[in-house]
Amino acid sequence: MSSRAALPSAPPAPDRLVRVGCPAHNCGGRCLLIAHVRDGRITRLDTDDRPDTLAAPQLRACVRGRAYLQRQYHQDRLTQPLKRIGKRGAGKFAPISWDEALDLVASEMQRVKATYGPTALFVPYGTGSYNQLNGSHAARRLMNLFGGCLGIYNSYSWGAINIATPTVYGTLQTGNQRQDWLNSKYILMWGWNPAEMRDGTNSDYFIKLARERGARVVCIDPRHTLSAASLADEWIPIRPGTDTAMMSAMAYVMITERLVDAEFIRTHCVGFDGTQMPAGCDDAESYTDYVMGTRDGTPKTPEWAEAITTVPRDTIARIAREYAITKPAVLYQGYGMQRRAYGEQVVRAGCVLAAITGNVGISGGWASGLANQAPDAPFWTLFPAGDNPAKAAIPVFLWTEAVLRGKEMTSADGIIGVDRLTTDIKLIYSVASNILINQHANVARSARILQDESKVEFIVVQDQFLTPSARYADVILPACTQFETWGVEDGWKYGDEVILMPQVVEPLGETKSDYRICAEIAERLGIGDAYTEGRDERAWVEWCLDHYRATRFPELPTLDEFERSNIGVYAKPVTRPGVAFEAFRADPEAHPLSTPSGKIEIFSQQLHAMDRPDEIPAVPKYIEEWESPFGAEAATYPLQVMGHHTLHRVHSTHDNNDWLEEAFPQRVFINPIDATTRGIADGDPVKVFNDRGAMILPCRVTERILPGVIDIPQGAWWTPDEDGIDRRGNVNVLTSERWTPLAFGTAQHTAMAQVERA
Ligand SMILES: Nc1nc2c(c(=O)[nH]1)N[C@H]1C(S)=C(S)[C@@H](COP(=O)(O)OP(=O)(O)OC[C@H]3O[C@@H](n4cnc5c(=O)[nH]c(N)nc54)[C@H](O)[C@@H]3O)O[C@H]1N2
Ligand SMILES: Nc1nc2c(c(=O)[nH]1)N[C@H]1C(S)=C(S)[C@@H](COP(=O)(O)OP(=O)(O)OC[C@H]3O[C@@H](n4cnc5c(=O)[nH]c(N)nc54)[C@H](O)[C@@H]3O)O[C@H]1N2
Ligand code: SF4
Ligand SMILES: [Mo]
Repeated sequence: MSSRAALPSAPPAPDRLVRVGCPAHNCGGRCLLIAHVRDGRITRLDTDDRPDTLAAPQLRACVRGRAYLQRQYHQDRLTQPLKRIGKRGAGKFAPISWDEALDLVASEMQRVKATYGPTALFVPYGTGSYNQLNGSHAARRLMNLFGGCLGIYNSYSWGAINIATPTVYGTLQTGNQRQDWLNSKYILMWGWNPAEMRDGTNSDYFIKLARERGARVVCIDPRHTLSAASLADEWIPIRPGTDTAMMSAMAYVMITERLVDAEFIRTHCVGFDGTQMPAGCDDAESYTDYVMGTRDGTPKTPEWAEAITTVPRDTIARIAREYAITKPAVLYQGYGMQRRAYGEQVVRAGCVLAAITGNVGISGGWASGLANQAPDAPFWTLFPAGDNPAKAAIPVFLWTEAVLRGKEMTSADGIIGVDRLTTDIKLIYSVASNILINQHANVARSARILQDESKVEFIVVQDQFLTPSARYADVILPACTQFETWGVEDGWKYGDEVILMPQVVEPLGETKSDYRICAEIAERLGIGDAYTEGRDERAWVEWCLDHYRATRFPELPTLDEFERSNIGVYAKPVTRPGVAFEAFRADPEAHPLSTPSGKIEIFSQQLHAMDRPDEIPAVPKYIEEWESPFGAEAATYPLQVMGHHTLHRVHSTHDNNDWLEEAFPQRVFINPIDATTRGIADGDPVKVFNDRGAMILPCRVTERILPGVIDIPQGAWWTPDEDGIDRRGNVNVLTSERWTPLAFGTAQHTAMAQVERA
């Protein structure tokens, strides 16, 4: 320095530094932030500064965590309760007092329950908060204490994989701990994009380490993802929705070239071929029958699969050989390809490849399927929502059906707990959710359904922003952010961590925590004490920590110790990574699976008994999707629509974050071949449309996407103009409400559309 600036007379007081879990939402990660606090305001967010080891790596934040202040102090934050004054959905609201708002919500809950019964009340899926005691869990506890409501099961995330995985393995806990990937020699990232879509903090880091150790990494995805670019040795583009065809052809190569692990199949599996069919199914089609085409006359050769998938036959055969021979190997299935028509098949087919190559139950191997971590799957929710006295539950994706024709729904529509519903949904209390409009399929349809006040009579939305769903509310309750209340969270699917989320600053304006809002409604319903059990938010966090300590981590610090040390996170080091199915592998008779046969069910007797072979075959099969390039619809709508999980957002959360928009502007990605034939240049505004809706947004012309496929990153806020054309680019304008046959899961990624110059 050549000259010295004058020092200020007194140095400013240092910022208070607080280690705090990132608000995360349902982002797929769980990371640690360091909040710099000055004068009651967070001025800066850093990330994990603890020692970094393989056994307990740092939980380093992604761009969203680091850009969080743009959300925390956004000018559009809701600060007071609002009541609708225009038509429902018109987005016109007037401020009201908390007393007025909460009295209204409590009285509507009582009215609807008295008129229609408890199952007319509904809390939709909502993943905005995974802090244990915020978000929709808080509302579920309220409803359950109030006498119950219509329940939900399954998820938007993992609809098909949740149901299909246990048909093979009898469990969802099919994943080794990730440090074990370093023992792997070959890793297939199949429709899996951990560099962009967080799937456990550090999953991409462990893949990088495995590759440094010599593992070959191959990425199979219609898009040249950030994972393909930064983690893989090879990218194989594939036509969306056709992966089961490639997997079947890989099995064909393995069977004809005798590359399968015949001994493991004999001792640990059923249904591979005619010699091991379950009793009573001796004449049914085995997996080998299907692959060789002995019954249907179509051998599932690489040539056959090339025509379906666009992957060259030689590539399919080579990947089959590499995966079967280079052991131990990982075939990691992402979830995007099971959020599709017949999503169950691709899950089962991936599991079968892992099984017939003998990669199950060994270090460096991988069983595929949902892959919750062995030995300790996460808790997900710990704060006790209690039992639902109403018993009835719908598959989560079918809520619009329960609005339109709840009374007609039976087990054929996936209803559980009762034979049939006695009422349609009449009141919706939506907390930490943008499902009502933005995140459910076919936005225009949902909007039409919700606009009709004779159907759902009362809608409450509890959020931090006036989201597209909130615009359809009758009352909006403003929730504070995670930095403004107490919380705690554990790892996503992986990770032996418990992360503290202490309150860092005061709630903005009149906002309150979800817990506090629900407690105040409970008070009005005469169940206030039952709801709180005398605890505030901090006391419930202490309760959660005590529960974790009693059930999982005896060495977990107390809340006082956490606070005194400002350590922020407890991480149990993984020194000997757990391996799923280790005991079963060693002795399948002594440690049977909880499938009907006790073995890995390549052929599922349960599915066979459903007697719907065209949609729910007993062995995994490629089934042409109901909207595809092969159907008549392709003449009008020739492009397959994808909507990947982008770094910009956590679903719709952060869509209004300017920094992230600058880094990842919302665009439709299209291949130069498709752009040129339409006279479209990079950056042009284009119209994307099908029978369900239309949008206009800028395009990105790039070879990083397969011809015939477009990608509109999911989660943008639906912003219709006066003609109903979305101007922001919400992919659900184009998606269909049709569900998968077995799981009643979302098939939002199966959709066709057309693009033209705007
Ligand atoms: N950045 C970010 N990360 C997230 C989230 C987020 O919103 N943003 N959300 C989290 C949540 S809740 C979830 S459930 C998970 C979701 O995780 P996923 O469902 O796995 O994420 P997607 O991006 O939908 O899909 C993953 C990849 O699959 C590819 N793909 C789609 N269809 C096909 C297909 O038919 N075949 C093949 N081979 N590939 C296909 C996509 O191009 C994409 O690269 O992500 C979590 N992580
Ligand atoms: N086309 C298509 N659609 C999809 C998907 C896809 O891949 N493609 N993915 C699906 C998947 S996997 C999922 S998980 C769903 C996610 O769908 P949602 O669960 O609806 O998740 P978000 O869109 O993030 O909406 C969460 C809302 O919670 C609010 N919020 C955040 N924190 C808090 C809080 O502490 N309290 C309250 N009250 N509100 C809060 C946010 O502002 C936001 O509006 O979307 C599904 N929709
Ligand atoms: S991955 Fe999730 S928890 Fe981690 S910094 Fe990003 S948004 Fe936060
Ligand atoms: Mo999800």
